[in-house]
Amino acid sequence: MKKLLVLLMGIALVIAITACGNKDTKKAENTTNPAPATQAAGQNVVLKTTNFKFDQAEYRVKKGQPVTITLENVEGMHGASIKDFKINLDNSNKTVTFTPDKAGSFPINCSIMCGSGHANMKTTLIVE
Ligand SMILES: [Cu+2]
Repeated sequence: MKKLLVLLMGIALVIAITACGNKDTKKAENTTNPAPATQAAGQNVVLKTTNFKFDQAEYRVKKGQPVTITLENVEGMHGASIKDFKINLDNSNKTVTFTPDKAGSFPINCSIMCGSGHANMKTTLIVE
């Protein structure tokens, strides 16, 4: 009879320890939650265009994280083509979300014949 009692106490002790352990892991998960939430917000790149240039010489994003690219035609009618990622934005298709799976420098070109400066209208997407 005593042996059974000791056994039961032992089981109760094990349950108490595992219960505490569970609480600890839940707490740990809660504290780490905010980080993935901010990552989920993602990277945003806005390509602002005027006649005949993009507003930045380069746009930097992180490899392996979703990025949303938006074309904003401030002046004139332009497109943005990133051939390496098969992306082509224009006024009827202004935004795209994708995850760059390779690092490097990738040319962005205007994809609409917009005028005399069209050929020089280019910038670079840098994935790092
Ligand atoms: Cu153009």
